Amino acid sequence: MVQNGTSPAGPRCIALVGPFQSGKTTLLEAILARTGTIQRQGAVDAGTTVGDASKEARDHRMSVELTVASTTFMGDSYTFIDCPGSVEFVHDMRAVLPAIDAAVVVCEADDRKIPQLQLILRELEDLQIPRFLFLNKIDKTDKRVRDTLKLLQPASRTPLLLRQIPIWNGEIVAGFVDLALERAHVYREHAPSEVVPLEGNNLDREKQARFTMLETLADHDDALMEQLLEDIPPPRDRVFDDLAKELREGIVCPVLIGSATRTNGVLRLMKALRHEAPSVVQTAARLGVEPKGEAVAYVLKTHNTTHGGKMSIARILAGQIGDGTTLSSPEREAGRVSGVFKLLGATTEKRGPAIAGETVALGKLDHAHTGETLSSGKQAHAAIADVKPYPPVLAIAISAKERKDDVKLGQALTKLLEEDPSLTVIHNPETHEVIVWGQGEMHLRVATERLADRFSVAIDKRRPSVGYRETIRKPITQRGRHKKQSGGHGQFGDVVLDIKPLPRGSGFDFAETITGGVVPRQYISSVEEGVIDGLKHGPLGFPVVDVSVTLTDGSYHTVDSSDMAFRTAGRIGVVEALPQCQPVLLEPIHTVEIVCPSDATAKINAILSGRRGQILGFDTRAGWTGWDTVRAMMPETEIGDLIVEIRSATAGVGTFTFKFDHMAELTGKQADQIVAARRAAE
Ligand SMILES: Nc1nc2c(ncn2[C@@H]2O[C@H](COP(=O)(O)OP(=O)(O)OP(=O)(O)O)[C@@H](O)[C@H]2O)c(=O)[nH]1
Ligand SMILES: [Mg+2]
Repeated sequence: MVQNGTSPAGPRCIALVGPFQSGKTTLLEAILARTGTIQRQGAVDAGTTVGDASKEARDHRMSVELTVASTTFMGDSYTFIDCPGSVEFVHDMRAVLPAIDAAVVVCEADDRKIPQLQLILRELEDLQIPRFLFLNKIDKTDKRVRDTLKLLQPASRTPLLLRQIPIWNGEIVAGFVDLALERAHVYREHAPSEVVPLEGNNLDREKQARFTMLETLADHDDALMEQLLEDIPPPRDRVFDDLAKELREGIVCPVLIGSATRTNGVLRLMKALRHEAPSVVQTAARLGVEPKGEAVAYVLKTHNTTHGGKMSIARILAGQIGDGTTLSSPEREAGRVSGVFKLLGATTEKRGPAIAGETVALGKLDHAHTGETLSSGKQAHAAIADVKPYPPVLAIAISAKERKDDVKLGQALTKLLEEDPSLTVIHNPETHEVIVWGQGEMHLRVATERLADRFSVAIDKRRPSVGYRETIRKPITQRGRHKKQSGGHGQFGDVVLDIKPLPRGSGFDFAETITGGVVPRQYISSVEEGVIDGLKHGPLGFPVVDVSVTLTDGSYHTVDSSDMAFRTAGRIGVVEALPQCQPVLLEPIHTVEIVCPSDATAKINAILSGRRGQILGFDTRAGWTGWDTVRAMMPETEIGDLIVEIRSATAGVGTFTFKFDHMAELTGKQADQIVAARRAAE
């Protein structure tokens, strides 16, 4: 296997993840500044960072997709993936995780962010990915770190292992004590910290905190436990070995502190990554990728650039990939690499072949997709991961503002979906609407902005129409007669129909009891077609369901009767009958399953009741301590923007799935409004 000459660990790939707005993009900027890749540290609020370079991210001051940036530190190369924190863009993060060496979970001392922190840590724990917690915004905290850790611990299934304690100067954190090195540092803004003597109160606090750290490490190291019990100072190397080992095994989550805006604590973080994060060899082993000479790479994300065609951002797990390498996924040939690029946010730089460990953009792999495992061998390597997007929760109907853009819109949507598998597009054949399903309001908003910004398609947005139907409550016998005498050849059809309501969910049933040929055999199917025509648009404006129509009688004319005439007669019969049958509106009802932290369950119940939901019950969520599952029946109209309320009641982490269950009668004011709106639209 090819190794980077400067370090046995080789190039690393580290994801910056964490709750919304915790400072990931700012931390990436601080890392790039501290490692000398950029000259000046930009700021998210000024729109000058390497990350969030797209117009949409800048406009909304939040990450709406991942940013990839490579840098070097002490001779080693590192690629950082800055992932969006918003739950609506979480697929970008989830698709990246399988192939990284370690994650830095950026968080802050804010209890409202704990549920989201728990979700992210859970995902990392399940994938057995080594993770650091970076307690950011230490410059504006007024909480003691020990209390913050107590607050955050329930979010992690493994112990949070404090590695640094702050040095306070009045109300402000002025520096830190490194508990492994037993050294005190004073922060300097945008410059490396300065080592100062460790003494007085800080020394006492250090002793206590260090003991707690060692005790946690000793839970998995008996020799260390003995030394602690016998009061023998453990050798420094042993402590460092344990720190690295227990991180890699995922049995502890080390906690570092700092301030991304001030570049404080960044060097310490980089050193921890350098010494402790696993190398690509270990990561490949975790994923079952054996170094056999062939190249194996995992696609973190594909992207359609405006000028350079398609780019696939890939982590090389084994072997080497250069211009001309042909890569395949287990499903298909992905293409031949044309151009290998180093990434720094939106900036790409052509480079030579990439080796195991590196994360680069590969040009022109036309058939590569996000989340795929690609390899160069004769036999494609098995997929190392299969990250399925969460089911979408919110929809809008879109159309091109100008008819001439219809084709362009279709093409743009195809590209958009390819880049973001958490979007879905459905064509409603009944209403001819194009429905875009996504993960939330902002997700859909950004998707439509991209259509305009990147693909130059102006669109109109609407709420998708609800699949209302109507039925009848009273039977009737109705004659349908079509007679036209215009010059020579006339038209004649005459039918008698028995129309009856059927039980809910039966659909449509047609029968005939014709005797004596009063309606000749060959015209009966035309009568049925005519009936179906008539049911397409009921008196309330919607398709009619749950009715049976029986052709019982009729008459014909030897010259003037025809298929067309009987079809028309059938339709006339139905259209004239339905208004007399007490038509009633039917609305779709779905079963909805909501998952939420237990302390929000009462609020969720109230939301459901407020939306005409019928609660079926709730239970603890299997495998999720502190979470509940609530099940309810709910009208489709009320599900429309349900996610918005669920999110605001659950600090963003609650979500739901739904499935059509049945159609139910809707009467009263609400029904009148729906019918009136339909009439107005027609
Ligand atoms: N005081 C203080 N503010 C910070 C720090 N780090 C980030 N911020 C601010 O927090 C806000 C969010 O910062 P971002 O870097 O965009 O956070 P993020 O985690 O990338 O946000 P998303 O990707 O949208 O989840 C910005 O206003 C930053 O200036 C810090 O260390 N101290
Ligand atoms: Mg960000």
